[in-house]
Amino acid sequence: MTLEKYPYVIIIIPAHNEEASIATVIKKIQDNYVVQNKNYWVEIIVVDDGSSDNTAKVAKESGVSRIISHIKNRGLGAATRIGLQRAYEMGADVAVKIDADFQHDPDDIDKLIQPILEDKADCVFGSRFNGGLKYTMPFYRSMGNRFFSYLVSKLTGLKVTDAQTGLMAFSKRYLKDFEMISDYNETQQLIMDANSKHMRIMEIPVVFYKRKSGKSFISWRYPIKVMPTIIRFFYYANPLKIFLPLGVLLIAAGVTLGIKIMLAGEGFFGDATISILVIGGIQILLFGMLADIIGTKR
Ligand SMILES: Nc1nc2c(ncn2[C@@H]2O[C@H](COP(=O)(O)OP(=O)(O)O)[C@@H](O)[C@H]2O)c(=O)[nH]1
Ligand SMILES: [Mg+2]
Repeated sequence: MTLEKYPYVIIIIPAHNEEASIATVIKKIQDNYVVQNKNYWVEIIVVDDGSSDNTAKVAKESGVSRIISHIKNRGLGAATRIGLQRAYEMGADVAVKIDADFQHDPDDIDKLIQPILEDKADCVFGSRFNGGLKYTMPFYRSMGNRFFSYLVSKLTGLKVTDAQTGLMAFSKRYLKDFEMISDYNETQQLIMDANSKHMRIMEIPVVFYKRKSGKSFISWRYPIKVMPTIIRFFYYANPLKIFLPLGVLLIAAGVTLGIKIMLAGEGFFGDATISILVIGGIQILLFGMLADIIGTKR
């Protein structure tokens, strides 16, 4: 039987200075899915994102032939985007994204891709907080994870328990249309983008180990970096939720002022501020409607 008869699964490993761990991740994927071949046709893509160590060399020596190299560090979001684009161009049936630091267990990939192969989901995210966490996460990290998962749940209407997971799988249907606007990180924007495109989104419990080498990219700047992206995705998907109240508020303020001035004995438009408020409000409403048309026609 030729490999082409199997579902084509492309596993993307974005990496930045992970020479100490990436070989272990690659080897486990090869042992599990390439050597034993669990009925998939598996290929690995490593996106070496401007590493200053030997990440690319180690990946190559581990047998990965597809290594995308960024000359300078562009960020996990950018690396994930290029990996997913390449997977689509290569004709993947399923694309999986896994971290290079061996905090995930490649064993979980199997579970993640099943719902996609069975056509039950387009996006499957591995949640670390449904029993799979294998160490005590620092308090501030744990609180941050809870907060952003809550926020993404509220904004999408989905029940998301882990909006920062690094292990996920996507169907060809989503790969064709996905959009990521931020280079910094990946998961929140992928959940929000997929939801706005009416993809079938699922969470599955996965294990998550403590990082044994290297350094996390997450710092105190994290909320400042991710909030604008989350807000932008929200109004991309729901422009009227922002523009409508804003427009109505301005018009209401203009009308209230007009009535006040009229009661004081002058004409309704006795003050230029009223016209500015009312016209500005109407314009904002029209912008909202335009954004809504553009958004829903995509
Ligand atoms: N491509 C790319 N990958 C990165 C960058 N920073 C981190 N990573 C990778 O993204 C994955 C997750 O990053 P990590 O710092 O461990 O995040 P954490 O697990 O949430 O602490 C790891 O595989 C990193 O090598 C980056 O700037 N570019
Ligand atoms: Mg990590």
